[in-house]
Amino acid sequence: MKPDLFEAPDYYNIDDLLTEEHKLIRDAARAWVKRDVSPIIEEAAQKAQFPKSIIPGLAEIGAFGPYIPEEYGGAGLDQISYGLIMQEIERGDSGVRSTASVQSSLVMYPIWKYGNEEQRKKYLPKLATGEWMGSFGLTEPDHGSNPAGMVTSYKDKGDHYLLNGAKLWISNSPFCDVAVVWAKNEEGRIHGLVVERGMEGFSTPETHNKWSLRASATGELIFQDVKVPKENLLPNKSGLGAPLGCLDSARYGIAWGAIGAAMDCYDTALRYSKERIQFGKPIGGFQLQQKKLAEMITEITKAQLLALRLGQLKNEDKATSAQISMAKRNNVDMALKIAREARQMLGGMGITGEYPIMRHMMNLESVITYEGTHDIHLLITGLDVTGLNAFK
Ligand code: TGC
Ligand code: FAD
Repeated sequence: MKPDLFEAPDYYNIDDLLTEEHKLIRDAARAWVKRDVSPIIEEAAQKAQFPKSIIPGLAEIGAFGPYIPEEYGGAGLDQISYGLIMQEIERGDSGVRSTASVQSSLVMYPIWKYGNEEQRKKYLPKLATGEWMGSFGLTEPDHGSNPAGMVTSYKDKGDHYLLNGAKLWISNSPFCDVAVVWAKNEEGRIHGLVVERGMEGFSTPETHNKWSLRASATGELIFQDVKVPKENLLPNKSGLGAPLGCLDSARYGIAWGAIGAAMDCYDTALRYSKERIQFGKPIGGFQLQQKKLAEMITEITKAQLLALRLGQLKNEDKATSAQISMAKRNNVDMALKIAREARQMLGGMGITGEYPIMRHMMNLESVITYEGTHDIHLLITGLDVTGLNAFK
């Protein structure tokens, strides 16, 4: 892959709206991605290997639990800092951001919010340093967009719970030390349980042959009569709203992350358009190519403003789930469209691993599907504005 010459676009001087702390945190993450992610990520993706060597670096830039209080090992940052870190990581690769999203919003968040003090103290500090890695099991083979239908369940056996079922499409599963798993009790109520690697009957086979998120490990979580200690049940929230609450946090991070992928595609295409000569002049001098670049920077700028405003609302604890859905849907769609256009601007070179665009494009096909598909988020907005449920 060519050297990483990334320069972040800021067409509307959005930096002026950030604090000095935001910029320091963002710049540290940006520098780390340039130094430690860019040189290795193409090979990791080509080989379909999660680069475990970057785990300590992710912890150092605060990517594991950015907004979790410091007393539990988190970075104690605000929501805009969290967003900026996700943006910078996904500028490197969506799969690396996935690993951080899952660890922070889908594993640390539920333990912090729905767990008791013993659980927080046991798990959060080790998750914050990356000593333990986590996964989040909601999706099942027959229940993706409709998690309420899940069949994974547990029975009360007196001194422990007996867990049975299977989860599919689980990021980090092949190497996770702990999994936050959503399962129904005998009354059909959904609860979260922390399942630990090594528990008998618990296995995590990897899903192979992905054309997307190849630098992220994806797999299953299989439970065959797993004895889960009673103290591993998250006691403070139950029902579908519990996992969906975690998704709100992760979807918010994705709304920022997608901007990073889009910025990298735009920046690469812009530079290429000034260097690549055809018909005696740089291709950036042709109107058709300028149309693409002008539309890209316009959409990136709109997405930046949407994410920043959402971050302000999150900081004030005022962001609604529907507002988060709108930002996730818009910004991922924006990034995927930019990746497709940018790839075309590089002609044949666009399909190679010399440039990051094709990798971003393929990754974004997963990002537009997970954490609620593009269609599901549209229906959430539809329900919010009409009050009429079109899911069922
Ligand atoms: P519905 O009846 O609407 O709601 C059930 C209960 O949940 C509450 N609720 C929410 N709470 C918090 N945040 C949200 N976003 C919420 N949305 C709904 C709701 O108030 C209700 O509470 P209560 O107390 O009344 O019971 O539920 P439904 O069954 O009709 O489903 C609604 C729907 C379709 C929107 C929901 O199921 C959905 O979002 N489906 C998409 C599934 C999804 O996003 N899966 C993601 C799996 S994890 C993942 O993809 C990780 S990828 C990670 C990576 O690698 O980065
Ligand atoms: P389906 O729900 O079967 O949907 C298929 C199509 O039908 C979609 O286009 C959808 O929009 C449409 N559709 C569904 N319902 C409706 C409706 N009511 N109206 C209109 N259209 C509808 N899950 C986890 O729990 N943890 C993870 O860590 C995780 N990581 C993932 C990593 C990757 C790489 C991928 C690809 C997925 C991951 N997922 C994870 C699962 C992801 O959240 C699901 O794939 C997603 O929610 C969609 O579910 P599905 O694939 O079963 O599609």
